[in-house]
This record gives sequence, structure tokens and C-alpha cells, in this order.
Amino acid sequence: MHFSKLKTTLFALTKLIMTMSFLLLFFGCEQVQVKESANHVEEDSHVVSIATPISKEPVLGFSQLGSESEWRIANSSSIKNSAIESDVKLIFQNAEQSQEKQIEAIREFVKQKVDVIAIAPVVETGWDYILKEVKQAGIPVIIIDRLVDVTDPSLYVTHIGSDFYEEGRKAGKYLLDKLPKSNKPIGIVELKGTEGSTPSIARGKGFRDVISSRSDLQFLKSENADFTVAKGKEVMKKFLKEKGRDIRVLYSHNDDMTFGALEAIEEYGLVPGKDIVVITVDGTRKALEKMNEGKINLVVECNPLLGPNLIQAVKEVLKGSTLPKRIVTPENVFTQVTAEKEIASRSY
Ligand code: GYE
Repeated sequence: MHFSKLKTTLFALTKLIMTMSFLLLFFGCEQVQVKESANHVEEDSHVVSIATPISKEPVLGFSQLGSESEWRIANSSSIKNSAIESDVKLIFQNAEQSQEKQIEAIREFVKQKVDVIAIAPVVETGWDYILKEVKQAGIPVIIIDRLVDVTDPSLYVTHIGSDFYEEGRKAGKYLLDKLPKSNKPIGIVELKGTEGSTPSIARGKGFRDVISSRSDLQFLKSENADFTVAKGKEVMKKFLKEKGRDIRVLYSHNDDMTFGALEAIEEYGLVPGKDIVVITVDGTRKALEKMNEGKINLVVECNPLLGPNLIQAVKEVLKGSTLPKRIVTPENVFTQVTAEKEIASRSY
């Protein structure tokens, strides 16, 4: 009697264990299926939120402003390569110098529910509205390279990039040393970058703030040339036509415009680096080579290799860490004495 009771209890227990295992198995499979379907039904926020805890790679939507210069090409590859080396999935959009295209890309990132949005803004102003939309969607924003001028600084988490004002100051300080004070005016022409862009505004201001103490240093001409070789050549040609040999200094906001300007100077029959002091910003290998040939006098470095910083910032933001509002990249200047040594190690 006692034995048969034990047998019944054992039988009931086995049945219970079997039922439980079945239930466990069933719900286990269900979860996997939800995860799989979540990959396809991204518009359904409910499904996505169930699937999220089963670890998914973070998605970064990046709006690059264009591909106008050697600097930009190096910047884009640095970001793409850093993403490949990490577990961050990168959605890369090139806006070809158009703020409208950047805004469209950002709206698309919001629709795709990316985890973080990074923007290299073509110009400083006009971002408040779209950044408010992104904030409402709860997506953190990282500004990279150039800056945005917004009324509410909480619209972005951090800005990673160079100190463009300091770059302009470095260029100005070099000129003060290079050309001693003279009784006659020393004519300067300036090739500025894209109108309304941070590097163009700040490089111009930093340079002026330093040289303003010298009344002999005078601006003959200053124009935007969009950071491109073609525009640089076109505008420099015009400067030479109008001011000819009065031009003693060229201050160019980037290497590409400088390359165009060098051609214009040579075609005009002057020797860059001698007849005209040439100061450029960026520090691509090609600029260092031209410097080695004596055609450029000073290269102010601007580092495009921001990929590792960006990917690290994305991870920190997703971990919930507080980032500094400004992450500045350390930079150098190169003269004809130091250029040669630098060329060998230059990756862009
Ligand atoms: O100097 C120039 C590029 O924003 C720092 O943009 C960047 C500038 C860089 O086109 O070459």
C-alpha cells in the first residue's frame, strides 16, 4: 500500500517535470523567433523592444558632409575602418556638400531607429529644428569635425574635432616670424573654405587676431573657394590677375585649395614658396611633399583620423557615461625642416 502511493507520487512528479520542460522549451524557442523576426520588422517598436535584451550590435547613423578634399577622404575611411574593427554597425551617408541632404539623411536615421547619430555638419547654422526632432526621438547626437551653432547645447552630447581657431593663430604666428616688420605694405590673399563652415570662420579669425598687431600686413583679397582644388585654382588666378606681384603671402584654409593655387601661381610665372609665402592647413602627404619641393612654407596640421574617437564615444554614450562637451584632437605644425621626416609615416 505504502509502495503504491510512492509510485503514484513519483509518476505525478515525472509528469510535472515533463510538462515544465516542454513549457520551457516552448518559450525558449518563442524568444529566438521574436529575435529573428525583430531583424525584419524594424518598424514595429513593440517587437524590437522585446528583442533588444538579447544583445544586438549598436547602430550608428553617420551623415558625412561630402568628399570635397583629401582630408575628407581620409576622415571617411578612418570612420569606416574604425567601425569595421568594432562591433558598431555603421550606416554611412554622404551629403555631397548639401545641408538639405544631411537633414534628409538624419530623418531617415530616426525612422530606422539607429542607436546614435553622428553628424559632420557642412555649415554651422540651421540645425536647431532637426536636432530637436532627433532629441524627441530619444537618439543621442555626436557632432564630429565642424561645429553646429544651436541655441540649446543639450541637442548634442559632445563635439569631437580640431581647434580651428588655434590653427588660424598658428598660421598667423608663423607669418609674424617669417616676414619681419617692413615700411612697405605686405600684401596677403586668403582662400577661405566653405562659407559658413566652422573651419573657414575660425581659421580666418585666429589668423586675423594674431596678425592685427602688424599694420604692414594687409589683406588684398579674401574669398571662399569651397575647400576644392578647382575652386582654389580659379580664385587664385583671379587674385593674381587683379593684384599680380603685390601678392606676397597666400593663406589657404586647406591643402586642396593650395594645390590649385600653386598651379595658378606657377602658370602666372611666379615661384610659390619664394615669390609668395604659402601657408596651408591640413597636412596631407601631398602637401608635405610640395613643402619638400619648397613650394609651401608652412603646413598647419588638422587631424582627419577621428574614427577611433568617434567609435569610442558611441560606446561610452550607450553605456550611459557622461562625455566632455568638447573632445579636441592634438595637432602640430610642419615647416620645410620637419616635413621630410613626417612624409614617411603619413597615412593620408
Ligand atoms: O580642413 C578641409 C575639409 O572640416 C576640418 O574640411 C575640415 C575641413 C578640412 O574640406 O580639407
